[in-house]
Amino acid sequence: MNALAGIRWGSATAAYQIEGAVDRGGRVPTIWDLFTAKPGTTTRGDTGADACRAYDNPEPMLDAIDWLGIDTYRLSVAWSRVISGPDGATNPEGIAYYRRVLQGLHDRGVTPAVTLYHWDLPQWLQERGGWASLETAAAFVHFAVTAVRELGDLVRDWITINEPFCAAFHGHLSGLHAPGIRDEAIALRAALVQLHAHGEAVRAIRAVAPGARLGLAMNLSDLEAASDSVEDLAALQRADLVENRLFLHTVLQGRLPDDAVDYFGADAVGAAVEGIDVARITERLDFIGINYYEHNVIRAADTDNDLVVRGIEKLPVPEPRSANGVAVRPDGFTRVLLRVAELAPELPIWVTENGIGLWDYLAPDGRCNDVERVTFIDQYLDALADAVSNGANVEAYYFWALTDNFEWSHGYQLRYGVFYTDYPTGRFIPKASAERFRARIADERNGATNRAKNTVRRDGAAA
Ligand code: IFM
Repeated sequence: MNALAGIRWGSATAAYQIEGAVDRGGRVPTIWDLFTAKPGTTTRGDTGADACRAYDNPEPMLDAIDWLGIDTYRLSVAWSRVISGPDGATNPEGIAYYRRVLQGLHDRGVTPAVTLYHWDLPQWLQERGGWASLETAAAFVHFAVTAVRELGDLVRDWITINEPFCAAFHGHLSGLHAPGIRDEAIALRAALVQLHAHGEAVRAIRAVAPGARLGLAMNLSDLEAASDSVEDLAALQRADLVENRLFLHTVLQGRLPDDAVDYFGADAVGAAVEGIDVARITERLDFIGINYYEHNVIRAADTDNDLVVRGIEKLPVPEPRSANGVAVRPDGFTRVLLRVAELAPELPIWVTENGIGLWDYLAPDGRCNDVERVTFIDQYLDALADAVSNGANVEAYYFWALTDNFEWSHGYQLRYGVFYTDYPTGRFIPKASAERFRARIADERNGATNRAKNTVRRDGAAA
């Protein structure tokens, strides 16, 4: 039996990364609009003002989805397009746009999965405290219920929050993401308020849409210690606490990991959970979304080398690695999936993201021969099959991303799509990886996987 025969195949994007039209259709400003307007926050000063122009014309992207032959497409709805402002009013233009996209998916036989929060917080909420404030959690529940009421006839699968780790610790500690705050206590509070918002939203959505399938998407890292020394093993635990367990264990077990107080301090933890019943974060889920990118080797360090975790250093990543230095470690993907399966054996896993950032370009023949991504797809789908064969209950796999798009602080140069976005013309050109992903999922459906490794170099010559 082919391990991947039952998987639902998909690809993913998010609103701010593809839509553009930030000042049209009744959309209100978000923290990313303000952040990217500040000099030095993104490569070359890129912003999401235009992105892939999906708001003005969603059809080319829908056609790309159709071409790829996927079962399901993960998109996010922008809070700032759905809710007009502090009075909580619904914006009909925003709803009409998402209904058009969702209907376009259904017309092509593709099932949508919709993320409610993919980092684009309305600025008016930031001005009232952002994710450090429980008011944001209450507003999120209102937005979530509004989106489900308005779109629920077209959407069954909802992801409450994408990568709360990044929104908390890159938004509020490393400062690499909007709103660009650098304060550990605020970052911890932002993590807990997001998890609280997730739990409250799950309960509120179930009340209005009992048939909805609900989960959240966490990015988890595969971490190993540089040595067996007591110091390196302790450093590994610190990194694992902040990057993984703070989210994974709190959501699944309804209590903070035991070492959270040791690491963050009792005062910071007390302030972070103020007004929050941590036990209620654990609410029945229909799936857990896992975004897998990172494998790191952790060493103890006296100075704070890492922008997020104190007293650790991440060792330089050997080849093969992505253009932005992320290790290509499919074995780490298998380990992360099996770790989640061990913690929550009954809970279906959806791989809500997996992908690689490269400096892709079009060759003179107009094609993008992204051989590293082709190899990545083969290796990571083999790793997925290993996890499934060893007991991970994986139901869906979404490749990040469908098209190149606005890659946050990296702007547009770092590309993740299986379609090359030609920004000047708005065309989406299938890369070699799109052809490989399409062929591979067709093979997997037919139970006839061709695990042949890629043997073509980026210049097109045989290796
Ligand atoms: O582009 C991002 C996405 O928005 C969240 N997960 C990681 C991707 C690649 O960095």
